[in-house]
Amino acid sequence: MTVTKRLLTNARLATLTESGAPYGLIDEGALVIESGRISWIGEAANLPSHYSRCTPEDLGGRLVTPGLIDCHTHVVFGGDRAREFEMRLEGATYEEVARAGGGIVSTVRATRAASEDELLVSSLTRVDALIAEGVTTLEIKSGYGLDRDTELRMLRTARRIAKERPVTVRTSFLGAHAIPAEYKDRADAYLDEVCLPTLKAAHAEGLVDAVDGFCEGIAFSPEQIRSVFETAKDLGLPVKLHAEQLSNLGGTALAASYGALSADHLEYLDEAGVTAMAASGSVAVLLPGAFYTLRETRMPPMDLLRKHRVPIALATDCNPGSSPLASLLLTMNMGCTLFRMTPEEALAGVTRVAAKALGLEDRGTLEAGKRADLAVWNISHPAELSYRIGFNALKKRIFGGSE
Ligand code: DI6
Ligand code: FE
Repeated sequence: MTVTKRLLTNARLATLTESGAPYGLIDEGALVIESGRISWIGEAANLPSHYSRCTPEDLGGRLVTPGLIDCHTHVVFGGDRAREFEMRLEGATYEEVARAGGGIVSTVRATRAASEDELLVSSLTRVDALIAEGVTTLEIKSGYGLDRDTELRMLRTARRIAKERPVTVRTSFLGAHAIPAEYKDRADAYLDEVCLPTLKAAHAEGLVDAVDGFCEGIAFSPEQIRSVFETAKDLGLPVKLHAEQLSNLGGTALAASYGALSADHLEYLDEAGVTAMAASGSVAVLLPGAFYTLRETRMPPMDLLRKHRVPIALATDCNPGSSPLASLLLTMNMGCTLFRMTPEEALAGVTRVAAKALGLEDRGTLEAGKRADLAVWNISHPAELSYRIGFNALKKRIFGGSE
């Protein structure tokens, strides 16, 4: 349904704006949408009289939030890693599986073997699960190709998803995700011969919105990541980084020195890294699905992140290995239960702060001028979104003013 002007009434609006009430709540609210954007929002009693000519859509007192934003996913990939799940339950660690030729590299084999159409079909099953829970924007990374053709194919698939479904997709080039088998022990040569030229080619094709990397003992060192970030800088692309997930290599501080949009995972982050993020304005993207799946016991430094006022986002990290999770609502529950986030922090983390992690200023809150990406829920209190497990209360989703 495409209607140019809509008036939604009898709504409980969780605006997620930073001033005022918890969750930015407005009771007995009304919201006007014009040309895909919110043109007026507030208490229904204050609705300017010229809007009363619109036919109101009565939401029956339901809760309305900004459309949810999953700011870190790897939804495009081939194959699955169910066997690896078994191996880890038999006692192997994530790093041992990776060193034994499993892990990311096994998904690389399956992704290289998949056509663009096959990647599209399998990715859409995961994207549809996210959409069914109110997601209107998601980030998608490459990084399971690790050769030119497959990296480009993954990014083209990500762009096609945005044509196939009413969602906004932001892409991140993650060529520095793992060292492919053919470059074993030659990471620098992989970066010079494959990763950096592919980044330039992908950028030339308009396929890249940001550049990401995996800074870890089993992946790339801070110095190697620096070469990727230098290329990103030359191309005018923002950066982000998988950092401090399994150990502390100082990747976060490096990312912050490049003004990173975000640093992601962060279980092993120390205070120096936190203050670097605070200075650069980078978002901490926490990924409790990976923490849970890997049975990690070290928590991200929640108190330090709060103390230094680093904005905290939450995302699924949907991927076949460390986080086979396609539910942003469960992610919110995990953020609260595993990381002791408040339900308000969790909701901000998948709306306002997630938008910031993607560099998107036109969404993430309900305010006049923002995109009309909304989720309407069959609940009245926003804490219910984080509190329930395996319960999807979505009534409907409005994307750019349409449903
Ligand atoms: N960290 C992660 O959690 C994912 N990638 C990364 O750099 C895991 C990817 C995988 O195991 O396939
Ligand atoms: Fe990831």
